[in-house]
Amino acid sequence: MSMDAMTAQRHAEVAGAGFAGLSVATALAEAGWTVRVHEKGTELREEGAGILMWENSFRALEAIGAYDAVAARSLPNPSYDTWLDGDYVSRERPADFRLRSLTRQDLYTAILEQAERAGVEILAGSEVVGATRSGTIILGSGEEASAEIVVGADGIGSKVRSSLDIRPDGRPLGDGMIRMLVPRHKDQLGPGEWDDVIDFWRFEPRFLRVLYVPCNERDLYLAFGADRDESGSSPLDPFDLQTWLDAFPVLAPVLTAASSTSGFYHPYQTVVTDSWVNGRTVLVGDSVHAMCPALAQGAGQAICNGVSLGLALSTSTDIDETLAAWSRRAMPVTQRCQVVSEQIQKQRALSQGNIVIDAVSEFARFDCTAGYR
Ligand code: FAD
Ligand code: 5PR
Repeated sequence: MSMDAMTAQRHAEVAGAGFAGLSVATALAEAGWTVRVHEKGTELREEGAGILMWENSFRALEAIGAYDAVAARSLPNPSYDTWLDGDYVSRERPADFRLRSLTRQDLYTAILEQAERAGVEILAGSEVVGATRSGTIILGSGEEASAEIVVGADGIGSKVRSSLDIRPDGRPLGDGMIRMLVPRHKDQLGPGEWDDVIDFWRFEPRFLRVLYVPCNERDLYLAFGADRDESGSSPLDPFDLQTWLDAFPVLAPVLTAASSTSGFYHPYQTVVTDSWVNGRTVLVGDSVHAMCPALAQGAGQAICNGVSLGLALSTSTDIDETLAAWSRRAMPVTQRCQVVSEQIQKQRALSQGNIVIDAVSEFARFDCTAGYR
């Protein structure tokens, strides 16, 4: 029997149409599986602002045929720059790997369109309430469906995870940033490397951070960090334009735009478990490896692990053995990335400059598709 014939009858049920769920679904559908994705939201869309991506994500996106659409909608950032207390610290260039940024919605659309082209069936408004070790998905409607595998890609509050009684070590982390998209206002900014990602830090007289991420010619992703003072007040709650202008005057046009734009606040959280595979149910993405975004690898790891899971299964003759081998390869890299991101976040180490490219390169260079193609 040919590989195509062998995999033709295979079926996967996926919980969650986020980056992880759509990535694994696309890879499986392209390998001839039938795939049904359940999304509890009534619309297929991404919330939030922008995203930085590195080489590891692009290799995964190439493997499912979504890279060209991502490249067309994203900006190649020549370098990652750091400024501290008004002084230039470093301009780090990723010499041998790609760094690009785009809006979350553009990334989502690119992957969603590829999933649809591959024939993935996506049901919006379909909530998953659990799954079993034997590969049955349980829906909020009461329907149950069996599959060769069930994928729990239902994000940080995963119901698939809790239904399997997997209790993650979930660590909330103190910091968090407010994120938004504003117009780039390139013509109003002074001289500068405005296509770079620029990380502006200030510790004197108080901690303030602006992460400047140009996503295309039109959209700029800004993330703002600040601490509350002893009286509990924060220059982000509400947005105090004057504080930000005083701290980062070179950003005046985009800070002014930010003051009339509403942002999203997400606290940082890490989710770690001993195992990602429970019989025929597999967890991937934030449901099992949420991480703090200091290395901008959360979505990257979700996409890489989703794609590599799909690629591994696409040539599998023994699903249980394939799942075990896949998680042995994927888990250590991702879990190390969680540890490194958290350390960097806690120490606010990025403010010192000269460490971003070194710190991320282990993960950015990891080729999740190696050995599967
Ligand atoms: P999610 O994106 O959470 O998707 C889960 C999906 O499942 C959602 O659509 C949800 O509606 C659905 N769902 C949930 N429960 C159910 C259910 N019971 N039934 C059916 N559907 C369900 N990563 C980067 O690589 N670069 C960055 O620059 C970056 N910046 C970030 C900034 C912030 C503020 C945050 C919070 C994260 C950032 N990340 C970044 C991380 C990245 O956003 C996440 O790691 C990534 O979205 C995880 O994808 P996912 O598919 O696993 O989960
Ligand atoms: N730090 C970095 C980063 O890329 C992000 C965040 C913090 C380096 C995500 O874009 O919190 O959003 C963040």
